[in-house]
Amino acid sequence: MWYLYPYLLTLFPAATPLVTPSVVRGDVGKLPALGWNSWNAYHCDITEAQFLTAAEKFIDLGLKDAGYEYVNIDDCWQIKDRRDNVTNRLIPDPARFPEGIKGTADKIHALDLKIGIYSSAGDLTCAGYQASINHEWIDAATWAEWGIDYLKYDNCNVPANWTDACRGCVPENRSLINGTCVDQQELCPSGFDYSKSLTAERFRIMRDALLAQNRTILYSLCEWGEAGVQQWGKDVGASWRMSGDIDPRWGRIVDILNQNSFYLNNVDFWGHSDADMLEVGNGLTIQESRSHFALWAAMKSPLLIGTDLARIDPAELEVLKNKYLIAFSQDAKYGAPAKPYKWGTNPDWTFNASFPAEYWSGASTAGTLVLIFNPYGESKNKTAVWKEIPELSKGGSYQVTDIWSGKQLGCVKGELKVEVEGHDTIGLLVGEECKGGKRDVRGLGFFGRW
Ligand SMILES: *[C@@H]1O[C@H](CO)[C@@H](O)[C@H](O)[C@H]1NC(C)=O
Ligand SMILES: *[C@@H]1O[C@H](CO)[C@@H](O)[C@H](O)[C@H]1NC(C)=O
Ligand SMILES: *[C@@H]1O[C@H](CO)[C@@H](O)[C@H](O)[C@H]1NC(C)=O
Ligand SMILES: *[C@@H]1O[C@H](CO)[C@@H](O)[C@H](O)[C@H]1NC(C)=O
Ligand SMILES: *[C@@H]1O[C@H](CO)[C@@H](O)[C@H](O)[C@H]1NC(C)=O
Ligand SMILES: *[C@@H]1O[C@H](CO)[C@@H](O)[C@H](O)[C@H]1NC(C)=O
Ligand SMILES: CC(=O)N[C@H]1CO[C@H](CO)[C@@H](O)[C@@H]1O
Repeated sequence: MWYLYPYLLTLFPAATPLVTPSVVRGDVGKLPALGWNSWNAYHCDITEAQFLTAAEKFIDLGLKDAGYEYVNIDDCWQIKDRRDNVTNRLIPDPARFPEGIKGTADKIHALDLKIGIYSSAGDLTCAGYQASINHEWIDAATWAEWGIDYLKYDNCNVPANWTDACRGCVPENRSLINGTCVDQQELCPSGFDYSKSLTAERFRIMRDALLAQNRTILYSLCEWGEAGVQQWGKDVGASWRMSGDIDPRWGRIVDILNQNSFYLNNVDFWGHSDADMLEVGNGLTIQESRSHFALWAAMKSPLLIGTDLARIDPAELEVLKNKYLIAFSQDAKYGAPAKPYKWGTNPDWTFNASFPAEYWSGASTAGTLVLIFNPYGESKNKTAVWKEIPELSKGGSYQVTDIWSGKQLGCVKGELKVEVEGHDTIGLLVGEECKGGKRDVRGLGFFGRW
């Protein structure tokens, strides 16, 4: 929590008991957030009942036991066109939240879960509701009083005098690789210090307002990857969006995966590149759901479910509860994400929205997580070669577990050949070194195919 220290130390002398960082902030924001958010399931069509259902389902379906804790309200929770004309506060919509956000927060907290809220660093939210620029301090104090635990802070309706003349290229790497900025933002002069941008400043004002409250509020930046956030995001919030919005089309999910694969060196404890909320349950195939969840967990993106949990398919639920992937995401010792070790179809480091990196690995307490992604629509045979994997580069034999079935594949020497269904991802947890072992698993009935 190094980025919080200077503020806490200035605001509160170290001797005051409640204000040591570990007491006030705990470990909040150290690991990727796990939770649920209303947007992908309901957009603006929200009522309190949906949040209470999500919270109850966290418990009934074992998601809370798996580690999910945040129940987050997205846009449209408030009276649209005015603040309270006496207190200047935001007003919860009484039709959607009859007992106010405080009433909903109390019910969520009674289930030992946490609650998130939403606003924008602009005059209005993206759906045109009252937002927080010029009101950061009163809004932060209001949310703290209501018992809010998490803020998603969006980037819509920025006043003209707060709009940057240049916001860089999104995705940032497209300009680096191809030399041309193909997105709408204007390119900044090379060497531009984006921490001095108006965007960075808008997001810092809210950071300071939140830190001044006597309450831990996880701060999630939703600045769409703009204004060189890769340079300053980890000094401002626990996570920052690296792209525009996700949607449930498979192509968009692969596009975001490709973009984020270039930003992973910036990710560690206390700072997470947010690849946006999950679309599992919103029309993806089970293979696509596995790939989406596995790669988002491996990249240490926040994992916010975005579907109606009362109607989720049991196979999709099992994906969201996968204990190997959640353990990797929430590892207390290893903060770095998994990264590509080989692209596959395209040469390494190719920026390509349809054929991104296919071979990934990352270290964890339980061993090396290896993911093998198939971007094609049909099955492919692929091979995990230990010597190609940085964590296993000396080769040899290892105990291997299939993360989807939990099946122990025994001692595997040198490499493992697998058949990966279209759009699917095979996940291997490569553990202890062992003696002997088989060269591959053909003939063992691995995945019931060979
Ligand atoms: C403040 O808002 C209330 C409720 O809408 C309204 O009845 C009242 O007239 C307003 N007062 C002022 C001074 O605008
Ligand atoms: C923009 O204008 C508002 C209202 O006049 C002012 O409070 C704010 O400081 C201005 N922002 C910048 C970046 O100058
Ligand atoms: C690279 O830039 C050229 C224009 O200079 C463009 O035609 C091409 O589509 C770009 N490629 C990618 C992958 O963006
Ligand atoms: C801060 O919050 C704690 C826990 O809710 C409370 O006990 C304490 O009195 C508060 N301190 C101040 C200065 O409000
Ligand atoms: C992406 O990669 C595929 C496979 O190599 C290739 O066919 C396609 O042309 C690439 N797309 C772009 C925009 O370069
Ligand atoms: C994978 O390899 C096995 C064994 O050679 C073969 O039977 C199977 O058809 C292959 N699958 C694909 C998709 O090529
Ligand atoms: C910001 C960022 O991650 N940039 C990466 C863009 O891609 C090159 C490889 O072409 C990497 O070296 C950079 O780190």
